[in-house]
Amino acid sequence: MAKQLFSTIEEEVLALKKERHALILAHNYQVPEIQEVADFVGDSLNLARFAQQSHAAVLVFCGVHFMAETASILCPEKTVLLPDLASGCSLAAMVDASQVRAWKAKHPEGVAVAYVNTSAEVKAESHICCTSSNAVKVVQSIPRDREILFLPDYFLGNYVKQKTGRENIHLWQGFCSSHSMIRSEQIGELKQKHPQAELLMHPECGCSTKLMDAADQILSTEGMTRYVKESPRQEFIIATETGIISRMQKESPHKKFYAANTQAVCGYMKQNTLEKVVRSLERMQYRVTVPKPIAARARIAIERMLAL
Ligand code: CIZ
Repeated sequence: MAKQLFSTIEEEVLALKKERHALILAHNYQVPEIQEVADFVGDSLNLARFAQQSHAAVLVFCGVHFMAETASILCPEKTVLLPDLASGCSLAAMVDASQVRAWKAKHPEGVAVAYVNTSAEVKAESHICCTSSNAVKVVQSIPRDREILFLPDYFLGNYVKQKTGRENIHLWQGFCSSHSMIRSEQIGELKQKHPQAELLMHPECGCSTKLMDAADQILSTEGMTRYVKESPRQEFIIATETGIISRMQKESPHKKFYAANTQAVCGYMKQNTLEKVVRSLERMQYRVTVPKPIAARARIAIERMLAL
């Protein structure tokens, strides 16, 4: 590709994107400059749907590895690129396929429900996937008398257990390192300082069990962005990874947002930069693919979720 001169890196990204017939997909937790050049910004569920419906030959996935894997499973004919292979997920790393097999062997009647924050191998061992926006619905779709093996996020699983009133849900003991930094004490202080603010909490938060009644809303990232746009309230305490606040601020410029913990930053999500997006498009790196037999089984679990 001939090297051209661009006055900004954003222009360079846009030109390369056009040349490669590529689309950029960005997760809600990405830095604002990546969200700005993206063709679509959303949560993992909507990103997966967008990837599946798009006609682009190349998808640059500005998120973490399991999200790019999901896109590759759903669109094997497309080239899925991750700008930095170090964008992993601490939660997804908390369970592997052999552990799921051993867990299923202990509960042979159990239905394995895998949060999307899992590797393709783990999805392949699972019956159905879920995201934080549809976990309750997914569990409700399973007959009440069936035992459920919910993995890997303990707090999301516990939230689902409370919401569905089901006792027969076994929970894996995983957690997200960013959400676990959000503590009830910090939230208490913020609520005192901003008494008019509504508290929106992500179900992955370690304190969600304790604060389930104190939170005004427990929502996924997509649920939160929709809620703040529609709510007549002007101030919000946001208990999730801080990257989402730039999208909220852009969509609702006159409202005020307070991060429950300004340190709740996912270092994996933040591996992606505009420079790496440029390199990714120039060199067509790093391709994310999933071996066919695993992809075929993982796809069943993902499609069961999408069908709901
Ligand atoms: O599903 C996702 O994208 C994640 C990681 C969180 C959420 O609530 O959207």
